[in-house]
Amino acid sequence: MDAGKLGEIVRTLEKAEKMRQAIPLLSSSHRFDMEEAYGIQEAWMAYKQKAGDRLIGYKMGLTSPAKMRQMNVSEPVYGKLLASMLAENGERLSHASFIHPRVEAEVAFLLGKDLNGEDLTEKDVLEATDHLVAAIEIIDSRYENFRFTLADVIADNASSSKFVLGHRLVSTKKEDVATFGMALRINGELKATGTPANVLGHPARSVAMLAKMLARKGERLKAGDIVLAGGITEAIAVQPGDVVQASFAHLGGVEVLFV
Ligand code: OOG
Ligand code: MG
Repeated sequence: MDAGKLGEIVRTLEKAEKMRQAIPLLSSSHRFDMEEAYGIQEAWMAYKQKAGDRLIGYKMGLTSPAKMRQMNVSEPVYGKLLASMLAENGERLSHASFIHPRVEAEVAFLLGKDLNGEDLTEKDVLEATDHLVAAIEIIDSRYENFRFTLADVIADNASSSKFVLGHRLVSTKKEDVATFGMALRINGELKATGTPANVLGHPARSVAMLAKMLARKGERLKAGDIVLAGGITEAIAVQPGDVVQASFAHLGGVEVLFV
């Protein structure tokens, strides 16, 4: 893809986000494969970093059967997490600052060691992880009707918008995080339940897959990185006034409000 076209696409995505105005699929006007889609994602995130933002980790997406069904895609994707995306636990977010936000309950891995390789195991991931934390991701596709192809969603940084981490840092050593029950409530009403096992059988497997995808590009996960392993259940659309709470066995709760 030539630099002129890449720049045009980056400006289109940036404008959609800034103006809170959904756009038609990029694939309806440009031709690009999955690898080029990651190139678009990289160029967009590089643009933001040049403007002062900072890479603080990665997210995996479309890692649970519920999410794959909901979005009608069959392969996990990753996106980049920037400092500007991290909101405070309990923060009030303006609903009007999003296009059509949806929330997902996830497990976040806080890495204590670099993680690099094409064939890492769950055990390798857990050994490199300092802490596990409850998380809510707020996704906000830049595409009309929150619908996309795999290449389109990759280019759109996997719909990343904001994320929130709980206060409780849990060490990985004793209990198996895959079995920690999770309840997602909106305004006190139970909306979804599940366990992190919904994420590729074990969320550490999702992190291992991410390390592999990055290794193929000559990138690596680093000590200090935050990794969101992927939504445990389908994502739920939120409205102004909504209080969103995810509570996990052992990991505790995390909350965000929309005003
Ligand atoms: C893509 C991002 C999916 C997850 O946790 O599965 C994601 C989307 O569904 O818009 O973040
Ligand atoms: Mg997610």
